[in-house]
Amino acid sequence: MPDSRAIVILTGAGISAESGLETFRSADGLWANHRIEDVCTPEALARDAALVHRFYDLRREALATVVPNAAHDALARLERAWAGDVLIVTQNVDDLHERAGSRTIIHMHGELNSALCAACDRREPWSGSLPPGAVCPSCGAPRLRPDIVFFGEIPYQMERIEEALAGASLFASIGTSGAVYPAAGFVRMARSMGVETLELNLEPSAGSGWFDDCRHGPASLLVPRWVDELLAQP
Ligand code: BV8
Repeated sequence: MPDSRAIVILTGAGISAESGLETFRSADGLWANHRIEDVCTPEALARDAALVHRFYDLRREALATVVPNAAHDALARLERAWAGDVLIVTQNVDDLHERAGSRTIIHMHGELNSALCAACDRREPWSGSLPPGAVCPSCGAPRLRPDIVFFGEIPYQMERIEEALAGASLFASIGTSGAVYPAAGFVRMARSMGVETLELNLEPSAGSGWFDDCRHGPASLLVPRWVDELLAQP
């Protein structure tokens, strides 16, 4: 039975764009300057670990130079003030939701500030450069890799996400092109379970047609307004 107040929010690169982090599919985005096959697949890591580690080192460095924007801040405010559960499921690997004060977050595609041991599967908080061959502090193997879900790998905490969707009264998607699965399928999953769906995005996404309501514009304007609207409800 849906919790009458539970909200699940999916975010993508668009919510961090106004903080200065690159998105993926814009004209000058990450995938315009790097082939996915070269930097975001297990085969790429096996073929050219130095290139893959460098790609994520540069993005981890960039993260240290940016701050959350009004959209991240508004979602943290919603979690504090809303009577029911608010879960952020982010495709983003940045830590801007955490730095804005959100606490209930699932990074379904991994995190820049984490290293994963390919030998023992343990994760370590990580800042700075992560070179190929870095030694795992838990098992000692020289097998640390970026804690990133590559294409062809299974996103994290899928069961928990699906349970949260089933129990939600509202599913909101913010700043994502709806190009990558299984995240792009969450709106259909939500609809099939009778959950109300809302899209907040700069422009129509690949999945816009599946949403009950779509609002287009910059997240830093749309998200605070939407949170004010929710919190003004009786
Ligand atoms: C998997 C790593 C099996 C981190 C990423 C059907 C079902 C299942 C799988 C597939 C399927 N079809 C194909 C697949 C395979 C594949 C896939 O989806 N391929 C695509 C290309 C067709 N999926 C996978 O391989 C996934 N794994 O399926 O495993 C499985 C699945 C479930 C259960 C069991 C087994 C793994 C996918 C994860 C890959 N890793 N990234 C990193 O490098 O960052 S994906 C990458 O794309 C990022 O994570 C990113 O978050 C994600 C999505 O991109 P967006 O966030 O949407 O960013 P984008 O630039 O595209 O769009 C930005 C949007 O923001 C735009 O719409 C723009 O208009 C808007 N915007 C811009 N500025 C603003 C704004 N909005 C508001 N305000 C602004 N200011």
